[in-house]
Amino acid sequence: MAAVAEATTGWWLLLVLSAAELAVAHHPQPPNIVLLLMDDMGWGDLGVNGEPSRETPNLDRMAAEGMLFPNFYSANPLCSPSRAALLTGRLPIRNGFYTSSAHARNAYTPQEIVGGIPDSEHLLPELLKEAGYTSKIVGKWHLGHRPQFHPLRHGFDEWFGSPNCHFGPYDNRAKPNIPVYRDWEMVGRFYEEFPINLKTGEANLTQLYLQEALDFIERQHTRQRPFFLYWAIDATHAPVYASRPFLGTSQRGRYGDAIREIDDSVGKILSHLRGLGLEKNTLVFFTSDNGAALISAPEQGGSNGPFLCGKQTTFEGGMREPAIAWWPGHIAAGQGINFCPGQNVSGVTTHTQEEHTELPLIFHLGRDPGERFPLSFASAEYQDVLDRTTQVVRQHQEALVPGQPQLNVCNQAVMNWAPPGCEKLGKCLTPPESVPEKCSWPH
Ligand SMILES: [Ca+2]
Repeated sequence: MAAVAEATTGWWLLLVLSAAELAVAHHPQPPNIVLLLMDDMGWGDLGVNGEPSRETPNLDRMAAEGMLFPNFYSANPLCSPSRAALLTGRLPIRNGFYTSSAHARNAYTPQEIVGGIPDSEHLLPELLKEAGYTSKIVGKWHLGHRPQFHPLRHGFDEWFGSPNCHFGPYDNRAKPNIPVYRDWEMVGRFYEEFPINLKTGEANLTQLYLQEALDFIERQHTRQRPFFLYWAIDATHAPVYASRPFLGTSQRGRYGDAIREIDDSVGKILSHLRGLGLEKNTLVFFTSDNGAALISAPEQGGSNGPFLCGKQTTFEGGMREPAIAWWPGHIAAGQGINFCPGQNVSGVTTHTQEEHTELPLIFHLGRDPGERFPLSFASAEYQDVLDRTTQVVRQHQEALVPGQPQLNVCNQAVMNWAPPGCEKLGKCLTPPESVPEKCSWPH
């Protein structure tokens, strides 16, 4: 897996700053940066990482068009310290997002917290501002809610979202409902002006956040200014939610509904960039702040794939994140897709297709059903099996009459738009214009 990099959030910050600096040096306009940060989404929630429902077609396509990082780590298995590390490029122990009175992994910023991001920390949007960027945070901040910690005091130019998790509803007496801000001022509260129905899981917040992202991108495009969009949405954090069109559409329950809406939104953001002609000058990075909260799964929590435990633990399930980089023309497509997550065998499960016709890998499935130890090429056993196999292959090739290939041409019009009987149910759809095209198999 040579194309797969070991990576951390510190690496991410370095990449972004290097890209911006290089671009400033060699191009009239530095690249835009879109950071799509999920909340409590697990490594195993993406189809490309093996989630069997395959309900993330847009993210899977993003990975196929860009680079997947199977070994990407957050700096902490909990929201606040992970986000502080992401935006500062510094470990929580350095940027102050830890506690010395309990396990650091359990410290975050609830409404009761006094502290927040110190002025002494240099956040990514502050550095980008010096390079001429306009920055917007959409969604959850979580680096402190008191006035001195406001994101517009720490480099961001715009904000639509909340300072804390969408817990609630509260009674506004013992505890206030969490405010939702537009820039400097609150414009409502969760469970009031921004409803979340805990019984049905319905909320339109992801749609609001999506629209904010699309509008911001379009405005900056019109201004011809480089931008940084930090899209920190939280639909996959319990209590999970989705808007009505997505509720009940997943095989995975309510959590899956949230995933599907997010996946759809990511697809719309990438399409928007393409539509504006910005895709070759925009680095998009997708990841999550910490692993899936198994304590809430399956209805309110996700999957960490083959990895142990999840959020609030420092095992792999808590800190290894899904991660994809997308930048057409700059990041080659299809890099780093790992078809054997957690099961890599050196020299066997390689990413690149290799020629093994003359010297095939041979396993003894009786002794080694897991295919971990290919027989040594130099062994007598290998030579004996190879001789017998070669003879069978030769017989097969001599007798072979190839059929007409059926999988070369694709056409949107032939899909199940109007299967037999659809008229009776009123479920017939009008197919698009017939456009035969060569099928692509990105992964
Ligand atoms: Ca989180």
